[in-house]
Amino acid sequence: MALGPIAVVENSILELRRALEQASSIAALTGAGISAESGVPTFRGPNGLWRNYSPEQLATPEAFARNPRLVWEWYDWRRGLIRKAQPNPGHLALAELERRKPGFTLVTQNVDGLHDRAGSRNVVKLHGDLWLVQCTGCGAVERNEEVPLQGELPPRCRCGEALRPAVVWFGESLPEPAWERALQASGRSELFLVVGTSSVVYPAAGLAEVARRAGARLAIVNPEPTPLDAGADWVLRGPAGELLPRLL
Ligand code: BV8
Ligand code: ZN
Repeated sequence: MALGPIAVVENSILELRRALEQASSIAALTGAGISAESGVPTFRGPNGLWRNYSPEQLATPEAFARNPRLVWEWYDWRRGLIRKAQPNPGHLALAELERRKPGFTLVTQNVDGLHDRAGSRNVVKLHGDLWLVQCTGCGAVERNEEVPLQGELPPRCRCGEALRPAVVWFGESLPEPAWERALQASGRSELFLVVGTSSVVYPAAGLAEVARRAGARLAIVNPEPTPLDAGADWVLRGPAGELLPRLL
């Protein structure tokens, strides 16, 4: 008997919940979608544009070199949104999963810090952290949580050089330690959750393949289809804030 969409999701949730209970090493890769229900716009979603610029146009070293003030205005706007945002039940569910499963590793592409605020302890940040700034001159990295940023943009380091957001831009390589940890966790996982990401940005999106090649089963949580769905063992078609809590 053909199952309707709701029944399929119910079955998958039941099955996946059981698989999660039995698995000891689990990894999750999250993207902007897990913060959508906190009111933080995704990159490629309907409201992903800011002043008609796409993230690919602003999140690059070239854009920063050409117009550091514009790039900082975009980050200042995002920092303001994120400051007002609260972690949602999706973030909280992954923090709970970490408490229940010592072998769980959370890998995120997000720079918003909402996983940390939700109580996740060891978050592998592949693309950096919006609340850290780095000096383009002396390389010093420091925490800067000022919202909105006061004074001239770009903000300046004590050494006089311009500060940049300590995030990974397009064309820049990922921080080695974070990438190593993400590879390890994916390569030893029995279960790999891909939550709230369009899986178009590499090398992050390649982690699912690393997990599958190591024998992991793959679960996707996303209201929209993604390129990884075809190879997944479970596809939960819905919002993370609703579905993740039901997996615990
Ligand atoms: C690298 C940090 C090379 C900053 C980001 C040409 C030139 C140069 C590079 C390339 C090129 N072609 C390809 C590349 C590689 C490039 C790349 O992959 N480009 C893509 C666009 C094709 N990658 C890179 O450049 C990376 N570096 O390759 O370096 C190298 C190698 C060695 C040595 C030197 C150099 C660096 C990539 C990192 C870029 N930085 N962000 C910032 O945030 O400001 S990327 C940006 O995209 C964010 O990090 C974001 O996390 C990431 C992925 O996007 P998503 O998170 O998936 O968000 P998106 O909006 O796309 O999707 C949201 C999803 O959520 C959707 O599926 C939606 O359905 C779903 N959703 C919505 N609501 C919900 C939901 N899901 C669940 N619940 C909901 N409620
Ligand atoms: Zn400096």
